[in-house]
Amino acid sequence: MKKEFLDLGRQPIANKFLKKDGLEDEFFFNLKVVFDEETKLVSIKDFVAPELMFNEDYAYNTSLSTPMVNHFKETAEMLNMKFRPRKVLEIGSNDGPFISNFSKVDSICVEPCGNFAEITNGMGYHTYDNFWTTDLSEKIISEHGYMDLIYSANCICHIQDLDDAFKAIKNTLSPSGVFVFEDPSLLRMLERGSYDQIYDEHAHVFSVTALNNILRKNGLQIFSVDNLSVHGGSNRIYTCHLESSTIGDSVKQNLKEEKDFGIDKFETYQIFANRVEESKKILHEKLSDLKQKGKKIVSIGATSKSTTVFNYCGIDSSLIDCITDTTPDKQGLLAPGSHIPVVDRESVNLNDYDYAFLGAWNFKEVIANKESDFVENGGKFITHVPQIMEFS
Ligand code: JHZ
Repeated sequence: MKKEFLDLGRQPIANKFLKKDGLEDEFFFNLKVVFDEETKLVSIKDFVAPELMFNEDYAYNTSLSTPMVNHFKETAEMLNMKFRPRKVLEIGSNDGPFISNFSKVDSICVEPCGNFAEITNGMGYHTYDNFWTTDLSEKIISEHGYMDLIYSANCICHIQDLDDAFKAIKNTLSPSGVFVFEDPSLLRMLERGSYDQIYDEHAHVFSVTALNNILRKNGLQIFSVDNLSVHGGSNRIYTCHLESSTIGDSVKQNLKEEKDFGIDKFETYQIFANRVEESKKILHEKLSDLKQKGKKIVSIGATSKSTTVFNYCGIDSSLIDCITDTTPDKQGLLAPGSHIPVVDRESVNLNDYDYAFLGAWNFKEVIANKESDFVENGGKFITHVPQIMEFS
C-alpha cells in the first residue's frame, strides 16, 4: 500500500523556463509524495506525462557543468578498466559527456530529448530519440545485439514504470553484462533535509533497499554500491543477472545503514515531512525579514531543485530579484512558477546584492570559491541544506 507523507503543493514543470508572453498556459500539478509499504519505494503520487518534461526544449545541458563532465570522464575510465565492455548503451545520454569516452562503433544512446539526441547523433553515436521501454529494447537487440555495459546517470529515477525499465534492461544485457546507474540517494536526502530532490522529473527517489527489492523482482541483482558526493549525495548501483556475481560488502553496508536510519518505516517519512514544513516557514520568514530591512537578494543556479523550493515556500520576485545561471538556454527567461528572471552571471555585479541564495547548493564549494569577491565585499550566502543558515 502507498501512503502519502508530504505535500509540496502546486508545482510547475521544473525545467520549463518561460518567456514573458508564455505565462498564461503554464502547466501546474500537485506534488505529493508517497511511501510504498511493500517495496519501500518513495515516489511522486501523481506522475506528470513524460512528454511534458522530456522533449526538444529540455534545458539541462550536462556538458556546461565542468564538475559533472569530469565526473563522467572518471566514471567512464573506471568502468572501462573494471569491465572492459565492448558494446555499451547509455540511457539518457543528454549531450554526451559520458558516451564520448567510448567507441563510436560499438556504443549507442537512448535519449528522448530531441535537442540532445541530435547532438550525440552528430557526434557519431547512434542515438534513439525515444523513451526507454521493453519495445525499444527489442528493437535495439535486433539492430545491435546484447550489451556488455548499460549505463545511466540521473535518468532511471525519471522512469515511472520501473518494472518495465528493468525488464528491458535484463533483456538487453549480455550474460556477463553489467548495468550501472546513479541517481540521488534517498538516505542523503532524508539526512540533509534536501526535499528539493523531489520535483516532476524525479518520479522516485531511490534507497538501495527499495532498488534491491524491485531489481530482484525483475531478474537483476545489486552486487556493489558506491556512495557519491555528486548532486548532493548519490548512489552508483552495479547490477547483473541474478546469481551471476557475489554480493559485495558495500551492498550489505548500505542496506544496514538504511535500516538503522529507519528507511523501511513510514514514521521516518513523517518526521522528515515535519522538518520540511519547518524549513519552509523559516526560509520564507528569513527572506521576508531581510527584504523588509531593505536588503537585496539574488539566487545562484536556476536548478530544478530551486523550482521546488521557490514554489513550495511561496518565494517570487518580490523576495528574490533574479537568478544567475551559466546555461544560455535558461538566460533571459523566467523561472518556472515563481517567474523570477534568470540572467547570465556575467551580466550581474554580485556586489550589488547583500545575500545570495544557493539554488545550486550541491555546488556550494565551487560557487563560494568562484564568488570570493562577493564575500570580501560583505556579501553572505543563504542555504536551506541541511538547515536554513547564512554563511560567508
Ligand atoms: P544541477 C538536474 O537537476 C536535472 P538540477 C536532472 N533532472 C537531474 O536528475 C538532476 O540534475 C540530477 C548552474 N550553475 O546540476 C548550472 C551556475 O549557474 O544542480 C545549472 O543550471 N553556476 C537531470 O537542475 C545549475 O546551476 C555555477 O557555478 O537541480 C546546476 O544544476 C554552477 C556550478 C552551476 O541540477
